[in-house]
Amino acid sequence: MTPKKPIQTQYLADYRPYPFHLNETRLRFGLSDSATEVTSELDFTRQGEGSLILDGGTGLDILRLAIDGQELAPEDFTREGEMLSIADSALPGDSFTFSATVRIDPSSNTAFEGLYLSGGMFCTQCEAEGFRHITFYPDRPDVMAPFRVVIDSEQPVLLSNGNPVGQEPGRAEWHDPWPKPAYLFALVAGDLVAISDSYATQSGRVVALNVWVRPGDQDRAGFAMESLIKSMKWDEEVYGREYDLDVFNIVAVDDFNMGAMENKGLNIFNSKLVLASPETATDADYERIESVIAHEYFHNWTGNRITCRDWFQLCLKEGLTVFRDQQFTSDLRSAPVKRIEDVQSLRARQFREDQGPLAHPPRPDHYREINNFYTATVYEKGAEVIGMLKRLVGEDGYKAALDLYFDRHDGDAATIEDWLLVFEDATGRDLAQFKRWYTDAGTPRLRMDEEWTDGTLTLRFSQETPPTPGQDDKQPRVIPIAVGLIGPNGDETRPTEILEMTDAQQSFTFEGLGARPVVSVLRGFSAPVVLDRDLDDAGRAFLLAHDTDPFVRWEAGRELALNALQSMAQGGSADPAYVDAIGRLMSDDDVDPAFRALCLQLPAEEEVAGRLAHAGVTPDPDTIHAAHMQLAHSVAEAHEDLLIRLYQSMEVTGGYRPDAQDAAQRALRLIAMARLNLLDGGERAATLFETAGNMTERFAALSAMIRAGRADAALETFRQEFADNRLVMDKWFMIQPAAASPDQAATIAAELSQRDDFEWKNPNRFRALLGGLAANHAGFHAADGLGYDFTADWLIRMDAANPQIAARMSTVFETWKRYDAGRREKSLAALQRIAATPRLSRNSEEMVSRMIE
Ligand code: 0A1
Ligand code: ZN
Repeated sequence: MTPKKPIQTQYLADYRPYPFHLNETRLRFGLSDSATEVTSELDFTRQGEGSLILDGGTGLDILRLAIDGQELAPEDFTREGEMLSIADSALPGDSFTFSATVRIDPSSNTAFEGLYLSGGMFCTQCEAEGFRHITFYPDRPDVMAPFRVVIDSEQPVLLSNGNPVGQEPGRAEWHDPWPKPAYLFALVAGDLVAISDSYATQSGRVVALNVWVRPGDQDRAGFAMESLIKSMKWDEEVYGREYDLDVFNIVAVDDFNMGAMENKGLNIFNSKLVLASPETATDADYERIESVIAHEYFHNWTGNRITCRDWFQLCLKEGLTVFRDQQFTSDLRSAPVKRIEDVQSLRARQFREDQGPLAHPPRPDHYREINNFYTATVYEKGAEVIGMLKRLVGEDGYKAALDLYFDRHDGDAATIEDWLLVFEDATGRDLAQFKRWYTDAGTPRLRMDEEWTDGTLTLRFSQETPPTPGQDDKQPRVIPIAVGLIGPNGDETRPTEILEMTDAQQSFTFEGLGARPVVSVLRGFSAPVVLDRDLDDAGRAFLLAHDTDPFVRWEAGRELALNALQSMAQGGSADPAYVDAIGRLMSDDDVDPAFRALCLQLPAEEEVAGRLAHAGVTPDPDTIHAAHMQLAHSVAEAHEDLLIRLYQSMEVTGGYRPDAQDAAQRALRLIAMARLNLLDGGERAATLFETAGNMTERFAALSAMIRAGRADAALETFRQEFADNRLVMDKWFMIQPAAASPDQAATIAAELSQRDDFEWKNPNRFRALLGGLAANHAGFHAADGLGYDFTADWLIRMDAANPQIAARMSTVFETWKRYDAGRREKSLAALQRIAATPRLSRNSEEMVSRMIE
């Protein structure tokens, strides 16, 4: 075997501006399934030293290259890998038009990057570096130009970015006046139907809105349209940002690598984030659709009007846009519930990433494959960092900084330095130390100790960030610590105050206190850190009962549960403190049902494993699973009557509405059912499965029936009913390995993977099955190694078709070093087998090598 060429690393420090300005991009597409012709005309003007180098994938078949209409001779250019260099001697002067005609084959594009076919429809995905698979281009975000696009095709609907300037059968022309980088280009051509509406912006511009779907799917597109209109209004009201074209199009496609894409004026969505009806989508699906529609729409300002200078700055657009979509959901739904959900997801995904071999800063300074950096750290931690900035500068400071950002950088390809400078200029603060949140990886550990003397409380904090790959020593960071004090009678004696910690160790005092309070710390999860404090179960139960801060209240309950699980997983017995405290909270009808539902959820088994590993104990997935079952059982037994009452009283009557109130009631009712499931052997679930009219309840019932071991007939009924609905069938593929008993999970996944309807090249289907297994912690990590082997087999197979999907899914292995020697040996063998695959993609090669190293 020939040794593999080492993959090239890109460094932030190597950034150089492009030597040419691109004045306009004109594209003409002659669409055909296997031989699409793309002609480009690029008007360049020299702005610095250097040759004309264009990116272009190996799949581009050159038909003609020309400058100012003169065809280039073979000696005028060289092609090496994904690069086309034009000889300086072929350039006529400082201003010229480069043009290329190339042939590409969308029908063989299974990587779904560039121009591809999904169910007979043409669509594109160009972020991060997909445009180079369409034509030769300076495919980098700091090269921006207005676009004119002509599409020739027999497909009935022909869409691109910007405003339509001409439509006739077989041809459409689009003009996008806003300069944009190539990654925001999009084209869609297919047999589509739209649901349409319009929106009058605050300055009176009327925008035509369309959500395009396949014929037959129109009745599931209404919620997406409502969400879009809410997003447009919210961005005007809260950020003063108005839409800037005559039309806004959203298209749903079935084959899509990610959730959705913010192409200028033509957002392309994974159909699971557009299509919803009560019978086919759950409350969680509806909430996610609303937030992703908002996310992509908000990118119009944070991402498109102001884009990133280079891909190292990805969190500039992603962190800010996630932060904005989180604010939007908080405003529309319940802010405390949203905050708790976001923290749960941050801990499950980003803390896990930060604590393993894939840890990287929100702004990395090197990468091998940029598509591997669309991570929880760039997105979710990127958003947390902005939340901290806002906490430090206050509402007014944040508003002033954002106004300045939009003013100063509209039309720019900006950097994290630019972003921090607007905060410094708008507020007068020095953010040099704060910048470490962007440049350093790892989750700081924050320890708090208390001292109480004569009415004075001293809080002593210390911070430390463990080493991460390539970053051994970490300097202290600025940590905003939100603190309030609760008196012994349960009343708040000091409202929330932000303590600004800047040193490795630092103390803060509170004077003039009558009696020793209980400290409510890290309110609202004011910084993404792991907090360590000595507080006994009584103290936690007290906070769960009395804190005015919903996050700390929830956290207190979660800590009680984690402590119980942790000691049970090490051979101890179930601690009654959690069971008692949760019972008191459940019976308090003044407390929001959504909040009660969150508190009744047990921390995931994966989280318990992480917690044990952190404490230096090797986690045993089987024992953790048993502890989890046992604690759930204890809750059910201790509170059976209460749970039955909740199951009955939380029933929502009348038609299904996907709003926060109804969803909250359903959530509490369904978690009560899940607990009772352990006592009634699946009786309630079976009844609900038969009677429920919405997917939220039916799917929860199906999942409970699988856990109760009585789902065979129900699974078959469900399959027959939804065989024609890909999105619902994804749920069917996902839930079987996810809810299976751990010793059967991998076998079930393997059986499902042999079915004809396991359309594995569809990213949603693949993720459903492999992700379903990975979500079963003890099942994926079964000691026999079957979970690892099954996953590795499919990652190898997928890598050859779609490297992005394989590489992303490989992160199911990222915690492998935590476990015992037997499991480590088996997971390492699986990883090595992937690494040894001939022609492994750069994507998977990077991921696997970082995990093995
Ligand atoms: N920018 C999109 C996410 C996205 C990223 C990469 C993609 O292909 C590799 C596709 C979509 C967002 O944040 O929604
Ligand atoms: Zn985004």
